[in-house]
Amino acid sequence: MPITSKLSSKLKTSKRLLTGYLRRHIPNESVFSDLCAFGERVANEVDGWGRECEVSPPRLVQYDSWGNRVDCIDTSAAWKRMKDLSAQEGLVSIGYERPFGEWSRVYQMSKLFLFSPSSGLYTCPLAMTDGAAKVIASIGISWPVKEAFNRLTTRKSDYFWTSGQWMTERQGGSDVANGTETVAVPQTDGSFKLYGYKWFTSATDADMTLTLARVQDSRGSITPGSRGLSLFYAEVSRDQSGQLKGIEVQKLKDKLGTRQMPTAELLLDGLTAHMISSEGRGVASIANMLTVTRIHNSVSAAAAMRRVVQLSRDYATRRKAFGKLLKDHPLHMQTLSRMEIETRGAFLLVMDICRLLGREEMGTATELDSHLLRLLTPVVKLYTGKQAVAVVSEGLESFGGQGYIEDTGLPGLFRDSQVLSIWEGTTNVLSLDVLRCVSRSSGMVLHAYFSHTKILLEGASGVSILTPAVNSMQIALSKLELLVQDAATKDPNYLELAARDLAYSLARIYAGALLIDHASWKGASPADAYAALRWCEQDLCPVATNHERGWYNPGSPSDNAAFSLA
Ligand code: UCC
Ligand code: FAD
Repeated sequence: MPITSKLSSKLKTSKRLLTGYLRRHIPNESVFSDLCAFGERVANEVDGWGRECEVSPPRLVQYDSWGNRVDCIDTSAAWKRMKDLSAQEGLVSIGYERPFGEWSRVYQMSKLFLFSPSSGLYTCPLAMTDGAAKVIASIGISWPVKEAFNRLTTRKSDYFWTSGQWMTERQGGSDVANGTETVAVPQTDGSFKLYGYKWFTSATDADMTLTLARVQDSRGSITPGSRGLSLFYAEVSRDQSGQLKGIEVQKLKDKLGTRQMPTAELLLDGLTAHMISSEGRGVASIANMLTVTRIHNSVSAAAAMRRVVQLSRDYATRRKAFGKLLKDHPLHMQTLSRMEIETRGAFLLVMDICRLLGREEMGTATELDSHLLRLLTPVVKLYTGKQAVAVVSEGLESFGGQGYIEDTGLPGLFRDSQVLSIWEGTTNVLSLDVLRCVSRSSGMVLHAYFSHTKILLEGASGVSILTPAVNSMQIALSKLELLVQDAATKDPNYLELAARDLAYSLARIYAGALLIDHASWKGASPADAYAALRWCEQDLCPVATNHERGWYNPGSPSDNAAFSLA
């Protein structure tokens, strides 16, 4: 039996920080009873399905027995059950039903947090489905996407649709503006036919997709770059003979992880589609999807960390080495507590962006909240994605050789965490997104960041145990404020080299403020205070440290290139 199947008691303890957070912010019994019931279901039933998805990966049947092209993607029964469960449990719809007003996203994502590591990666299609619904809600729920919206956000499993997000082409997935070759040919009825090659399409068993393409005029000309990209809605359907309409599935990708779900290369050969953005506003229009999918990514990252910490903790109480249990080896316990601290920081970062998203959707967000949401979405995605890989790897090692053995389920958790820093924007690409969002906002985004971080720290002023943490935070904040004031005078090379460290600094300082804020709450536990203190002992502002070291000085780009390519 995979180790990840013995979950019931572990889920109970894993809920401690989640429970504290929810008791503080949504003290509503129906939230608790739903989450507890769902947690039990995940532990006792769904986790087994997740394992089945891993051991019975999807397969592509391109031709039927009579040589007819069918391009069927066969998925496991467990994968199909995940779809039904997702609809019934409202894993997407809660975000649109909004039963708890601005806290509904926190509630929805708390369910996904429990579900994610057992979901057999079904959280991937759910992320894109939620993202597509968000795009439709933002452009207007009317024809041709009205029914799609209703299906994406339903609780009826036989009516529920999932969506794809086809942005990546052979020429590149980060640089979408230059990488997109797909063209959209206008039809007389106002629709378009798409022709192109989509290089990565995940959860390709989806019912519909949002995708980017360039409109081709009557002379066959297109507009290059970002300004030529528009956003299209297309349904994935079959004709009477069972053949996909306008799509050929070229192959399923042979991937390091995420093997539970199909990721295909698709040839679009006259796929009927509808333009749903203004012409040339494709990237800006799909940005809402990116916000939502990046938040889902962050939830999955925090959840993977939580799962592995719980399993490692449990193993430490059972496994003996050198005559005593692992839990009695101080160095092993130091390793586990470092994992726990990272996990807590990630959890609070994630919940805070869910809080901000909820406020934005209920119309209660201040201008400051909107700036924070825009800034923190890439920051939290890139930080938690990277930390998930480190924490899950450490967790796997905490099982010694058993961590490396397939039937424990741990290698799958490790493989699946590696994708979290690649898709939905790599670490560097998101660091540059942070830089762009800061530089385009004339200081407003950073003003929001500093103001809110200081508000979070204010609550700790009377809590003496937290004083060392607050002091470290104030030093880090001052350094960061000085550095960003100075940044306006720096050349673009300096800023580009500093981008990743800047994003990390924003993440660490903000997580520190959230941990301190949570530890100052009257219902907080001693562990909450300990986590805040320990978090703030690390270098909270690596961008200032590396600036002082001269790492971004004018010679650095050529030095780095000469060294790396030598
Ligand atoms: O990878 C994928 C995986 C699917 C599976 C999902 C699973 C999720 C979690 C599951 C958990 C288990 S789908 C593909 C994802 N692809 C990316 O993430 C692309 C990465 N590249 C970028 O993010 C780049 O920064 C681009 C593509 C956005 C850059 O495009 P441009 O056109 O060169 O950049 P611009 O000029 O900065 O942006 C154009 C417009 C601007 O608006 P205007 O024109 O009004 O000034 C930007 O402000 O788009 C706006 N914009 C944004 N707005 C760009 N990015 C954003 C943003 N993040 N938020 C708001
Ligand atoms: P590249 O852009 O070639 O990047 C290569 C390296 O260069 C990266 O380390 C990157 O950080 C770095 N880099 C790039 N530009 C810069 C820069 N300006 N400065 C510094 N460093 C830079 N895409 C979809 O559209 N839909 C999907 O459903 C989908 N599913 C996926 C599923 C899986 C399992 C995987 C692995 C990918 C999937 N993708 C999907 C594609 C994914 O979004 C892209 O792979 C990702 O965005 C990176 O793009 P790329 O592969 O072209 O890498």
